[in-house]
Amino acid sequence: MIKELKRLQKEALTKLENLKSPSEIEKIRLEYLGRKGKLTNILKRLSYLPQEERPKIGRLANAIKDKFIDELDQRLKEFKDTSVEEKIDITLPGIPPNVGTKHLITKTIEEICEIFISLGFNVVEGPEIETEFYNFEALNIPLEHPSRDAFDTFYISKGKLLRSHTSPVQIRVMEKEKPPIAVVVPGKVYRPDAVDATHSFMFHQVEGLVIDKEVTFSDLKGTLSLFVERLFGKDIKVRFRPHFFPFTEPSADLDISCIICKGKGCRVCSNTGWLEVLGSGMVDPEVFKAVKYDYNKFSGFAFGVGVERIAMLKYGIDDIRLFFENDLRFLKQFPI
Ligand code: 2NL
Repeated sequence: MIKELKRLQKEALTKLENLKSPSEIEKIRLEYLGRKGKLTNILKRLSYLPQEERPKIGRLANAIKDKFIDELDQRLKEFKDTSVEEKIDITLPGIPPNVGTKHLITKTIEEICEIFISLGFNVVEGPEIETEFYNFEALNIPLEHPSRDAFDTFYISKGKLLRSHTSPVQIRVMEKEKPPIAVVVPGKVYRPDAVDATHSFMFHQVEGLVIDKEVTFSDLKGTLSLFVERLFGKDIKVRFRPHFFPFTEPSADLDISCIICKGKGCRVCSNTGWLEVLGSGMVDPEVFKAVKYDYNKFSGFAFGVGVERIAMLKYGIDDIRLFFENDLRFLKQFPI
């Protein structure tokens, strides 16, 4: 029996040494210590031994059993130490994910729209592919106007083009709805300009339109003055300078006192002390005709803001290309 015990011990320990996965440990435990295990069977047979042999063999059998159990535990521990789940320290702080931020142009569009929302305007968006009717004809831009030339508009096919301003969306709003109307229209616009520090073939606009009975030029001046004061600060000066647009009459560009030199004259304002920030005017009766509004009953004002220009002035950016080159070193300077 002693021989048998020693042989079993050797056999069991060899198996333990050569095992490859923790699941095998349990198999080996059952093989020797299970209800019908090899060691269990020997221990059961102890009671049949003569009285005088029992203690000695009993001690040996128990010692072998204990050693076997110790060895099992040891192997189990080794596997745990090297297994992956035990190596992950779940108390460590996580690695923050790279969530990104809004683009400065998105932020500027939102900032502009928020001001008009606070004044009761609605925000509307529309298609970037348009027809000549919505982009030109309805806006009183005649066929011979230079902006309709193939060098100044991206024509696609069969009377389709990439909109050169967001005004077509306002035409669509007027077709669909009756006054009173107060909307701002943000979005991408396209013009085949040669790219340089101040020009891009794609840029962003926010246009606005207000129509009701008895809307006056004073409403235009008050609304747009308040807008630029909210955007650039109360301390700036505002002036309206006569201009011409086919879709408004009269028309005016809005200038603010230079935010760099406070009106003294510098490189940014070309020594004039003033910066042009938007175009505006009273909606031309020809536009009302195109959308079948009675121009004796309604009047309104409209305006257009170049988003890149506003962002460049507000954040001191000297090259429009920085917005579109996707260089994180630039974009990350404007978080949130
Ligand atoms: C500019 C000038 C302007 C408008 C846009 C407009 C739209 C309709 C009717 C009349 Cl549907 N006008 N839009 C009016 C005046 C100026 O934008 O220089 N934008 C950067």
